[in-house]
Amino acid sequence: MEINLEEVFQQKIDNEIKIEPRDWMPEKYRKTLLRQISQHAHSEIVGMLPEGNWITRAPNLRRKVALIAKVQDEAGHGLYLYSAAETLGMSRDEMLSELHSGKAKYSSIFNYPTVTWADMGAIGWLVDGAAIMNQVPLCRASYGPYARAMVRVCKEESFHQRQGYEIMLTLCTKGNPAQKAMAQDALNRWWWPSIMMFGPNDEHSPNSAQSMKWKIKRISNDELRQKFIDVTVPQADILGLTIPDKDLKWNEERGHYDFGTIDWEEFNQVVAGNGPCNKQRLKARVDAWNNGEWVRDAATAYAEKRAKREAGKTEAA
Ligand code: BYC
Repeated sequence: MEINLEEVFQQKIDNEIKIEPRDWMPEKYRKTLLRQISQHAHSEIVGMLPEGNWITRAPNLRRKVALIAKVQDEAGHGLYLYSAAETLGMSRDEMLSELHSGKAKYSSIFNYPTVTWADMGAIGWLVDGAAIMNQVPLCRASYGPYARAMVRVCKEESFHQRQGYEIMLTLCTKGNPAQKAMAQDALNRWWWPSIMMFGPNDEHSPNSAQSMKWKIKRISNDELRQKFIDVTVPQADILGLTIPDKDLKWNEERGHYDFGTIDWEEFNQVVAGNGPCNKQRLKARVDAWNNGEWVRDAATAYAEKRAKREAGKTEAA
């Protein structure tokens, strides 16, 4: 009897059995995962840049320590994710070269500038808040290495979200009018880009249907966006801030907030490389790669020297 590999694969997925690196998988599943996980990894390390920008200007030692820890966590997330992606057969160098050439995407959100300290609060609260909403379901993704990496990422993200919200709370409840205005201004600038993080509407999301069937994605872009809005509006109320959307209104019948139209033209432009900071972000990553070349060369030379010495010892024995 002939075994249909594709059917067996889908049955495993339907039965919630994780797919592991050595298991048979359709080529398109492997490619989809590589695309999503590598883009996710790139987002983590590019995501270090807007916040890294404020480490030297944090208002006190406690804030500085927390911000350094958060930015360092993002580097860790990038590493777990690159490792998970490598199990699918692409080297980290290849993935980075796709980032540097502009072939691989990273999250649109990191192409916006961080112009005041309140942006550190808004990013933690909104960007990490949106990231948690999107990433908790990924802890149940069908590919084992991705799902396991996401468990740890999500634990850290919830600390990030709280540190951001606490910055906003301090500015809004203990700050002077100028500090409260700074918090409102940050919300005004980060709200819509955060809503866009969830990706295109479901009917314009070319990858969703297949990714849901394969249980890489468990909840659709629009459903996640709605969930995020529903939990975030009351948080803005506690802060005494106004969300910059005149159409935002509780809909009793739906049991959700209605909200205004997203500017998809802005989203498409940012994804296409024409956002406010795309060029700056990519340049920072390429420069870091080039400036680190001597470190990589030295580490490789040292590893080779040690390997030779070890081989010599074995021969002599
Ligand atoms: N930005 O068919 P769709 C973080 C692309 S890290 C740019 O719905 P999919 C954090 C999409 O890639 C945040 N591109 O795609 C880090 C696709 O293009 P390609 C990152 C976007 O994959 C540091 C096309 O649009 N999180 O939170 O089914 C500090 C059509 O979309 C975006 C992840 O990466 C976007 N926002 O769904 C703080 C999570 N949205 O690839 C925080 C993992 C869509 O076909 N990724 N595109 O050329 C995912 O969950 C999914 O990939 C997405 C998109 C929901 C993002």
